[in-house]
Amino acid sequence: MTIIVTGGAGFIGSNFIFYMRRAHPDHRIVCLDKLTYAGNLSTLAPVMESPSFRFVKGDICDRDAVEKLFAEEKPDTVVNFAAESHVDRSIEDPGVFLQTNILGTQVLMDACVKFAVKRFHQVSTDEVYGDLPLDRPDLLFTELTPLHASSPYSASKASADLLVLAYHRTYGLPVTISRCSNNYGPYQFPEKLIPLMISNALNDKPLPVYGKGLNVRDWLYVEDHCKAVDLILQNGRVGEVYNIGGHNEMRNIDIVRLICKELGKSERLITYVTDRKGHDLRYAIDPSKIHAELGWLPETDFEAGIVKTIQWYLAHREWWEEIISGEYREYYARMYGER
Ligand code: NAD
Ligand code: TDX
Repeated sequence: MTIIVTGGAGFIGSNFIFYMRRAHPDHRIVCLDKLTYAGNLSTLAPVMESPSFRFVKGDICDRDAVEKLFAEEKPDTVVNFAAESHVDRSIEDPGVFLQTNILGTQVLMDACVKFAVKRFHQVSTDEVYGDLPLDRPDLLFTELTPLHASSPYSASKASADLLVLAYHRTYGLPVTISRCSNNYGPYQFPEKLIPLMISNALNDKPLPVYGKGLNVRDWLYVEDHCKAVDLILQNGRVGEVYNIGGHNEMRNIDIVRLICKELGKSERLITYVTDRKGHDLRYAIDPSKIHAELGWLPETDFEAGIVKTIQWYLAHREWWEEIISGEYREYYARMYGER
């Protein structure tokens, strides 16, 4: 069994590679990653020398490179994690989001059709559904909720989802799609809420909370997401969409306060800054389909997961300090300097 994992040098893709090597040591895994600012080859150091692992630096939009790789590897399965993934960057500069997230997905699927790949799995997001009101805790996203994206990022992911379903219907490509809620855990790039707050707090820097911090996200420990994708690959029905989430809604401000408490830092570091444009109010996933069909349930509750995550960032300072000392500094100044 050979699996091509795109975007495997990023946060969730790398965790997925580690998970799959534990769960299926007999599988060959080939990681295709462009190594954008968000990709980090050092993350994959523990598997780089393994004979059943191969890393290929390449762009999913590069048709020739993708076809060459498929011809060499003849993959059974392709799991597409590769994407531009940060909402704030998509507001600043949408173009690359449309390029990678939509057209890159098309290039991969064309190769899957050409090489008769047995499964193309698209890693999507709950953001394709838009947002939910704060005062209606009874409302959750199901797989039947209409697509209603808010940001260029989520619009690009929703477009890709439509294209994936169209390739299934038109060309008979065996596809599955998963739409997961917010992930947290090791190796998340420090531009995202949780690692940004942990790294800033450790450096006694201001903790920039957008608006009043009342927006709600539904958090899932990254390994639970990886396990769900694995179950979908094994037993998911072709042509289907599966929502993934663990009923763990939290307000941003409560997460930031919790991080301060865990790190013994003063809440005086919290700074309220100008809100994100078009900021989605609330995400909340109804995971009953994946639970009923595949028996998936999250294993890590938030209290344990956030402590594990904070411990990881404390123990791997060199991993994130190298990132925040490089080109990321310019991004940070641009994004937060005048905010
Ligand atoms: P990330 O930004 O940490 O990693 C993305 C990876 O893709 C990087 O290694 C990057 O180098 C690579 N990449 C980007 N453009 C590429 C291209 N053109 N060709 C090849 N590789 C390219 O992202 P993440 O948080 O790990 O998210 C992975 C996937 O999961 C994305 O598709 C995202 O939409 C989805 N998702 C993320 C979350 C979350 O909370 N982070 C939740 C739900 C879904
Ligand atoms: O500095 C910040 N201050 C702040 O208040 C940052 C970076 C974020 N926030 C808020 C915005 C959101 O309400 O925290 C919340 C979470 O923000 P992000 O970490 O940027 O995640 P989000 O926008 O919710 O999107 C994430 O989950 C869905 C991922 O980045 C997406 O790739 C995924 O699809």
